[in-house]
Order: sequence, then C-alpha cells, then structure tokens
Amino acid sequence: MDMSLPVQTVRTTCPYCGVGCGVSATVKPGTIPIIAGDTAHAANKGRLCVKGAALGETLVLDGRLLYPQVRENGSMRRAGWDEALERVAGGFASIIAEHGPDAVALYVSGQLLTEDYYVANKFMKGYVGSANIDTNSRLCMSSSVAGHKRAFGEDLVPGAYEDFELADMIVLVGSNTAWCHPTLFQRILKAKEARPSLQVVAIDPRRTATCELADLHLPVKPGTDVWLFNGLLSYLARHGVKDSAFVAAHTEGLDMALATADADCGDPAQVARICRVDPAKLLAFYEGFAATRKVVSAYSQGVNQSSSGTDKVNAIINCHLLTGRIGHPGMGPFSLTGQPNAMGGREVGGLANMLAAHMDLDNPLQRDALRAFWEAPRIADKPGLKAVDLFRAVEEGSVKAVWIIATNPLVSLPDADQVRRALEKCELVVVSDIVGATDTTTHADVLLPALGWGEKDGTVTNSERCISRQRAFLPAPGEARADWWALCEVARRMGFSGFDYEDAHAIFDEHARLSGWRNGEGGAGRRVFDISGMSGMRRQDYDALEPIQWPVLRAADGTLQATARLFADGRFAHASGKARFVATAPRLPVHALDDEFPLALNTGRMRDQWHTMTRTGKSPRLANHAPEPLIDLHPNDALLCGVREGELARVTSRWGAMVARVTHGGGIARGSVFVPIHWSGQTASDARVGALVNPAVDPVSGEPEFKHTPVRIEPFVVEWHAFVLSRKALSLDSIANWTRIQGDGFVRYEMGGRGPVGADWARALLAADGEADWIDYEDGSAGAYRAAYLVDGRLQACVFVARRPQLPARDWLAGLFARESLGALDRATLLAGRAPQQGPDAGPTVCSCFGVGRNTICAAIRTHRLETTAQVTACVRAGGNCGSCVPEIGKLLALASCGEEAAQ
Ligand SMILES: Nc1nc2c(c(=O)[nH]1)N[C@H]1C(S)=C(S)[C@@H](COP(=O)(O)OP(=O)(O)OC[C@H]3O[C@@H](n4cnc5c(=O)[nH]c(N)nc54)[C@H](O)[C@@H]3O)O[C@H]1N2
Ligand SMILES: Nc1nc2c(c(=O)[nH]1)N[C@H]1C(S)=C(S)[C@@H](COP(=O)(O)OP(=O)(O)OC[C@H]3O[C@@H](n4cnc5c(=O)[nH]c(N)nc54)[C@H](O)[C@@H]3O)O[C@H]1N2
Ligand code: SF4
Ligand SMILES: [Mo]
Repeated sequence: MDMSLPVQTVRTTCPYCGVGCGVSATVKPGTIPIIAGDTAHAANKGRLCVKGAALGETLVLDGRLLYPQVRENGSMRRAGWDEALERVAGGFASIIAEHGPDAVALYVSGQLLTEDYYVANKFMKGYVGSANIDTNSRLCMSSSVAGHKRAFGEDLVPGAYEDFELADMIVLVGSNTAWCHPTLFQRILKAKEARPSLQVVAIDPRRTATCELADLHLPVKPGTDVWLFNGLLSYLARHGVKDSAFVAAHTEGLDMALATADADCGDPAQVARICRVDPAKLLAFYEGFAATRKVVSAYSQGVNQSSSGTDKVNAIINCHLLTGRIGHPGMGPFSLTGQPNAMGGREVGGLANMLAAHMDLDNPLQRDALRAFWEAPRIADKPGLKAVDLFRAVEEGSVKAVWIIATNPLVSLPDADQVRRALEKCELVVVSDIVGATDTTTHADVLLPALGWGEKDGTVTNSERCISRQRAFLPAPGEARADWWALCEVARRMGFSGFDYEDAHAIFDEHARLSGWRNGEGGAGRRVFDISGMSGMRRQDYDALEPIQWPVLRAADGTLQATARLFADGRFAHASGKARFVATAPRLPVHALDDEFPLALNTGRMRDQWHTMTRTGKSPRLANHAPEPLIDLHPNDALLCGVREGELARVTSRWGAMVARVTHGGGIARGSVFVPIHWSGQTASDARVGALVNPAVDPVSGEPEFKHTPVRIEPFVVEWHAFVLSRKALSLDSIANWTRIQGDGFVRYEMGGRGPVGADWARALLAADGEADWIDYEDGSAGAYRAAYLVDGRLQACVFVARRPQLPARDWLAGLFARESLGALDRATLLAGRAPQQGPDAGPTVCSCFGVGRNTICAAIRTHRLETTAQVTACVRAGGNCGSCVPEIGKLLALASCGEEAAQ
C-alpha cells in the first residue's frame, strides 16, 4: 500500500448478520484497518458484536482467490479474465442453444450487494429467459417471504428496531438473538434494564444464551409452534381479546383461521401436552400476551426452517391481526433476517418464484411492465427451481450449467452429499467467491475472484427495511472484481444489451427507478416497495447516502422521505387492501423419530462464527469460544448412546454421518441433539452437518427442515487424542479425525487417532527437518507422548498425545509462538505444557474480546461474591467491550448462586 496515502475513516455496514450495524473503518497505510461501531447508524448506535469487532482480523489476504482459474485436463490453472469469462459465456450460450434456457441456473446469496443481485436477476429472468435463479435465502427467509405474502399481499416487514424498545412484551420465537443478532439483543437488554417491567418470552426447545434474559422460557417440542400459536389465537378469541373494529375493517379470513385453531388447539392443557411445556407456563404466556397491547413477536430460523415454516409465520401473524397489534409503535410481528442483504435480495426478486421490485411472476401485467422497463428480449413466465430441487435437477442432468455466487452449498444445503454428486456430474460449474479453497470451489470448472467486504461498493437492506451503503476502503486485491461486473461481462459476451453499467451507482439508479415503474398503474397493482424517491441521485449523493428505511419517496422540497413503519393506516397490499388470516392446520416434522434414529437433530449457530467460516475462521480471537465442532446432548441420552462428554462420537442419519466432540451444554432437553453448522471439509475431517440434514421442505416456501432430522449417536472409537500447534500446515491423511483452528502465528489441530505414536510418527506428522532441535517425552504405559521442535531457539511445532482427551490447556503453549526464541526455563517446562509458576487454567473462553476464560470468571464470582454481570465486568473485564458474552456470564452467575459447580 502507498505509505503516502492519508489516514481516512470510511463509514460502511457490517457484512454479517441482518441487524446491519454501521461500521467505521479507519485505514492507516500499512496497518490493518481499525474497525469500530458507527455511532451515527440507527441500527447499532456505535455497538458492534464480537464478530463485527473482529472484522479487521479477517481482511488478511491469505487464502484469498485472487485470479480467475479454469479447469484443464482435470486440474485448475490460472487464466486471464477474458478467457474465464469466455468459458462461462460460451458454455452458457451453447447449453441454452441446445437445451433451452431452463438448462442453466444461477445460485446466489443474501451476502451479495443489492446491485450485484439486481444484475444477476435481470440476466436470468429478462435475458436468459428462465427463472432458474435461486438463492441461499431459500434456506433462510423464504418461509417469512411466503408468510408475508399470504398475510399482507407483499413481502413486507411492518416494524422497526425501535419497536423492541417501545414494547411491553417481546416474544422471541426460534431465535437465539443473543448470539445471532447480538447488538439488537443488547438494545433489548438495555431497554429491560431501564424498564424491568418489559417482559421477554423465549420460545425455543433449547435453553440458549437468549433465555438468560427471558422472564419466561417455553422449551417447546421441536416443530410444534403452530399448535402453540393456534392455541394462543383460540385463547385470545375466547377471552374477548380482539380488536373487532380492526378485524372488521382491515382483515379477512378470521372465521376459517379460528375454526382451524379451535379444532386442534382450543384446549390449552392439550396444547401444553403436544408442545411438551409446563401448562402453567403456557397459560402464563397466553395471559401475558392477552394483557399486553404492545407486543413484538420476533422470529427467526426456529420458525422459518421447518416443513411447516410458512404456517408458523402465519400462525404468529394471525395473533397480531386479531388484536390489531400491527403498524403502531412497540408492536407487530417481526421477522429477523439472517444475512446482511437478505432483504435487498428480496427487493430485487432474487428468489426463483419472484420478479424484481416485488413484482409477481404470475401477474401478466407486472411481467409485461418489467420486460418493457428492461427492454428485455424475453421474460421468465413460470417459477424456476427452488434450491433443493435445483441441485436435484443438476444431478439428474436437466440443469447442465450452474453459476454459484457468494454461497457454499456443499456445506449449507440439506443432504449436502447430494450437492457434491450433483456438481461432480454437472457439465459446467462456475463459482464466484473470495476464497480459493472451499468445499464448493473445489468442484468448479471456472473460478471467478470476487471483491470482498471493504473492497466492494453498493447497498444492503437490513431487517427493518433500512438501506445502508457498504463502502470500499481497501484496494481490489489481485485481479478480483465486483460480482456485478463479472455478471455484466458474461451477459455482454452472450450478446445481451442492457448491461453497460459504469458503476454500482448506475445499477442502483435503475433499481430505484424500476420500483416506481408503472407502480399502481393500469391495474398492475400497487407495490409498497417503492424507492423511486432515490432515483436520479447524483453519484456523490449515492456515495454520501445515509441509512434510510423504505419505502422512500421524494418530498416536494426535494428531501428523501423514509418510512419507519408500514400499515399504520390499516391498508395492506392485497388487492382488497385487507390483511388475510391464514388457516394453519398443525402438523409434525416430515420425518418422525423411530428406533433406528431416535434423536431429533437440531442445527444452528455459535456466537463467534459465521456460517462456513471462510471469513470468521481467519480470526484467532474468534476461534477460542468454540474451537471444535460439537454434539450437544442431554447427559441421560449420552449415557444411553454410550458416549462420554469430551470424547468423539458419530452422528448418523438416513442421509449421512459426521463426527464431533460430545458436550453437555446444559440447555438441551432429552431426545434432542444440537450440532453447529460452521465446520466444512476445510476446517474438519468429518464435521459437515449438512450431510446429515434431511431434504424435506416446506410445501409453500420450499425452505428445508434444518431443525429436525432423525439421527442416532454412537461412540467414535480412537486409541489416542492429541493436539498440535504448528507454524506450518500439516498433512493429515493418516489421522482418523481432526479439526483445524486458526491461532495467532500458528495453526492448531485437535485430533483423535489410531495406531502407534512415537518419535518417528511425530517427526513425520510435524514435518520436522533433520536440523531441528527436537525434544520429546514418552510414557508408554500411560499412552502419553509429547514432542516439540525448535529452529534457532524458536518454537516451530509441538504435539501432545494422550489416551484420554485430558491434555494440557493450549493457551500457554500458544503464547510461546509469539516469542522470537524460548528461554531455558520455558524450554525446560515446554513438554509439561504449562508455565513454571502458572496459575490455574483459565478454562474455555467466554469473553473473546479480552480473552477471559470460564474458570477465571467463576473464581472471581466465588472469591468476590459477585452478583451482577456489571460486577464481573468490573472485576475481570469480561463483557466490557461488545457485550456478546453477557448472557453467558449471567448463566455462570445463576449457576453460582444456586451453588452448582459452574463446569459444563
Ligand atoms: N453468530 C452468528 N450469527 C448469525 C449467523 C451466524 O452464522 N453466526 N448467521 C446469520 C443468519 S444467515 C441467520 S439466518 C440467523 C439465524 O438466527 P437464529 O434463527 O437465531 O439462529 P439458529 O441458531 O439457526 O436457530 C435459532 C433457534 O431456533 C431453535 N429451534 C429449533 N427448532 C425449533 C422449533 O421447532 N421451534 C422453535 N420455536 N425454535 C426452534 C434452535 O434451538 C435455535 O436456538 O443468524 C444470523 N446471525
Ligand atoms: N444444517 C443447517 N444448514 C443451514 C442452516 C442451518 O441453520 N442449519 N442455515 C441456512 C442459512 S439460514 C443460511 S443463510 C445458509 C448460509 O450458507 P452459505 O451461504 O453457504 O454460507 P457462507 O459461509 O456465508 O457462504 C458464503 C460464501 O461466499 C463467499 N463470499 C463472501 N463474500 C463474497 C462476495 O462478496 N462475493 C462472492 N462471490 N463471494 C463471497 C464466502 O467466502 C463463502 O464461501 O446456510 C443454510 N444452511
Ligand atoms: S450484530 Fe454483529 S454481526 Fe450483526 S451486523 Fe452487528 S456487528 Fe455485524
Ligand atoms: Mo440465514
């Protein structure tokens, strides 16, 4: 980087979750950018969670895909952009010529910017002429999209984040807000501190970190939410908690919905039995909801990712319609979006059953309007394949070319081994990514290097409809280019006009104009999504755009007018202007448990990792909270399966299997298992949970049932456990099971293996050269072996092996890698694995910002008789920065106060 460049601060938006926090990046030439929360952004007002705070560490270029590559004679080689783009354009064109437009497909992502997404959708639906473009939002928000369309007539989120602060009750359904939308959770926490009467209800089969804040936790049986909310609807109606004027003037369909609810769910005692919750707690929830007007019901993947996901969404919305609690401050149903631009993707119609700007595929007037606006040669006139079906069609051969952009389906789709088979068979696989080696890029015939966060430029929309700029503050590395650019270049090479954009601003302008195009004219229907106020902006105004909630119109005086809340006037987007109740008949998950597969596999997220870890996995700070893949289950179930905490176990379903370490997090009911989604073939030998997940989908939305797959668990037998810390990457072919963890200046491996260990084995594994200064220690009878080697006094690698997984803590050894050379004392105690006068082991990391372990916190709580999280922070700093770990500190305090040993 040019050292003469001035220090500059750029305001941008976090690339992770749908909260959409504003970030300020200060770039000093030659150093890593300094990342902080943007105090001027309304979503976070300066707060960042631990993932946002660690963004700087993820910007290093190791592992980045920097040049286009093409497959030749079975292996990949570097190519110029021209050659790579020709391969894509030529391949797509010839397949279309021979087999028609439905033989090609795009599979894109809610992590694209709106501008990239807009171009991808225009390319497929307007020019290729097929709706075979789907997105990972199918796996994420599509049940909410479908639920919104059924209830409101359009995919609309009525409320704003501020409503969480204005509410008197917040119901969090299937949402681990504390870990997955952390800064929003911080806002709830602060609101509750200021006003303890604010009631928080958590509905989740697991006792998550989010439940620490809740006044009431309903640990529902997985998949039974429709019973719960039908039961609520029925209860409210029976107790006269109904806004009759609102229902009469602004809704339709109540009778059917209520009859359906009454039929199965009219008796709370029966509902409590089916949902497997304490009847008193269920009634407390119903009574609380009935008595409180200002209720926000926020939901996420425990609702969406289900074979009854769309019905779950509508069952929740029904309760808000009955009580007229929508469109006003402090109330409403609220879909928490996952990805940074889940919403933007929906605005541009990125799903296979939608058109751009909230137009509908099955509305001929809107199809015509769109084609005319694009001056496109054709327009898709039937829905394309949804994600799961799309990859089936690839395997069956009806789709022959697929271009995957900003998503990692080999890890994230259900029945993920099917995706591997599909890509192996596919004639042309194009992958655009920022990382060279992912489970998906390995199957590419053409690899296109994309600009990543900090390099790309455009807009995203968060959960509350707020459009924010993501701005570049770093130069493009290597030959990486924006995703929209690659799409336009391919379109141009296929002879399509209409892709000559100069920059992201030009695309945004077209997108904004389209939203107002024939909107409400000539019987085509009025679309609420209208940001035409932002069309015609100059480039410098686009660059300076402040976060703004849509719809956005321009006032007579030229200022932009944002919309905080929708439906305040009771007008909805259905032709009738009314909202619809939807009759939701409850049903159980598609695949039932049985003797062979007696446990229900639930999958989801950990606090400090993002999806398949291609970015967060680069940060040593983020690695410590959950370094290894895990299987969280109830101790009694572990006993029945013959597996033990800390040891390895195999989880098997009808679709696949994986191996990870058993843990008892304490939050799981009997009969369920939780496994995180983050590990891939790049970070672990065998921990890709997607391979196990059943491919059942919701019949309306096509969203997979990620939260419920029947599985069984059995021991994964190894003869020894080991860890290695090494400056260089190892070849692990001979190791039965391993996980790779990024350290600061080294790589850490956790392993389980079989066969003899000893000096020869260790030298080969660590690839120690003959010159190295080798030290080792063996206790054959105990099955223990330890070795390390140094070069010029500098520690290069160490390995610790034991028969049981009880091995020294890794932190002290990790610290030695920062030293230029080791002193005699450190060297002497190296193989003991701990410093000569080291205090007690800090335990697993709770606070990633300050690196504070669980044992340290528990000791402080005991010694100083601490009672509040604020006292813990004052004492040991934990929780004092981003606050993401505050719920876990709360849990340790709760355990200490009831005298339990705070060990998990
Ligand atoms: N740290 C972190 N944060 C993230 C992400 C990440 O990868 N890491 N990803 C982002 C994305 S894309 C998304 S979509 C969001 C997801 O955010 P969340 O939906 O909050 O996260 P999940 O862990 O997938 O699942 C939420 C909860 O649903 C519960 N659940 C399972 N089955 C049921 C059920 O039948 N009923 C109910 N009521 N609950 C159930 C699970 O136990 C789990 O605690 O997170 C976003 N934020
Ligand atoms: N079992 C199970 N599976 C799940 C879920 C679950 O709860 N359980 N949740 C589902 C949900 S909600 C989601 S959202 C998905 C997420 O799943 P994925 O989308 O597959 O996961 P990511 O790791 O976010 O993949 C993004 C990819 O894009 C790359 N990338 C990052 N930025 C850019 C860019 O600007 N351009 C390009 N071209 N590439 C970029 C990254 O390196 C990475 O390879 O997982 C789904 N899968
Ligand atoms: S809560 Fe965290 S991950 Fe989500 S946008 Fe904010 S900083 Fe990023
Ligand atoms: Mo998601």
